[in-house]
Amino acid sequence: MNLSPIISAFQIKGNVISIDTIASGYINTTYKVNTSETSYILQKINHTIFKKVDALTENIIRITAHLKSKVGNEDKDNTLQVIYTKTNVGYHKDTQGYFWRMFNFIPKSKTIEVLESKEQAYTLGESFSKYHLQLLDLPAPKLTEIIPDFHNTPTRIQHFKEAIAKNAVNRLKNVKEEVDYMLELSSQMHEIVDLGNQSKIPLRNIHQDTKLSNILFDEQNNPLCIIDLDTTSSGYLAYDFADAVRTGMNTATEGEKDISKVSLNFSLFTSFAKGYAVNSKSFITPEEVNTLVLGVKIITYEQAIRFLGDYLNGDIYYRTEYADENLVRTRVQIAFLNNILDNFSKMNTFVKGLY
Ligand code: GN1
Ligand code: MG
Repeated sequence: MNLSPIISAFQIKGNVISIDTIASGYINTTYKVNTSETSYILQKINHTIFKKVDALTENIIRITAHLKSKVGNEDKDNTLQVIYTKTNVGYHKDTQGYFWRMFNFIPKSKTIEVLESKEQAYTLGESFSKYHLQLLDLPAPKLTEIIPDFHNTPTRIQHFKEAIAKNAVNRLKNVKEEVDYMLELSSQMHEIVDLGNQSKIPLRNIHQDTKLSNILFDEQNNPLCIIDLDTTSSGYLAYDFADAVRTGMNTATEGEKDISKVSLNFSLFTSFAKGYAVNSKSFITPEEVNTLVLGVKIITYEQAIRFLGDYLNGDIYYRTEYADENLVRTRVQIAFLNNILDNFSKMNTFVKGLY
């Protein structure tokens, strides 16, 4: 695809020299644009999923500006900034109706596929709790919820049941065992949303997609910047703590075909939790502390039924490269969930001891 007309809609510095495709992310399409002066991230927004592009853009402009206001001049280059179009708006709609946006590229940044050290895990925890801390005083109004009920696990269970009932592409016969197991566990997975509905835990500005690949590290593996802010809005803290554990403390990646490689790295988990406690201690409530490890169980389950539901629906949501990829992803989540269930009380005791 010729990206020149799209790139030239934005206020960029220098002439375009090269464009790289960035493969990570299952929803939007991402490119790195290198110019004679600097680099940018260009993204085609998947607007069948992110339908409210105006509100989405507004959210991200507000969040990035707020986070930038919190750092000193020396760190401004390491904060995410929206690059405006030449008509001074935060996205560009092309002639075919697709939506595009641009960010600064964070210099010398990389993502990590599998965490390698306790230090990395600790700083990961510190970074996500700092994100929560910094968004506590985001000026009103409330951020718009772009995908309603994003981490409403009971609603996710409902959608999963609909996918089973529909059996749209006749794949149910391949996954009877997984489906039965997920249905059997479903009654345990309402707890956090129930506590929220009873006003026992607060809604906060959370990221909602704290997977390991959504944080950029520098060459020495220090975290630089949290990215992929599309889903940041009101939610329960535990879901963010938990999604980082789900993705960062698994010894395998989400797409691993060899299930025997999946396990919880308990030692990384303890480092992550210690790091998370650093910035969260000042605001987290005792009831929220009690939900953190519960969240790990629930979000791993939720992700399993989201992948499995998409498999049953015929791979219409997540980007896939081959036929059974969503099933492979599901099995990784189920194996990880079993690890969490086995380690649950040990994890809980550890986390509660930190606060
Ligand atoms: C999607 O776009 P990406 O890859 O960051 C998904 C997350 C899932 C994740 C699983 C908007 O995130 O909720 O946890 O895949 N994002 C959306 O890897 O659905
Ligand atoms: Mg995302």
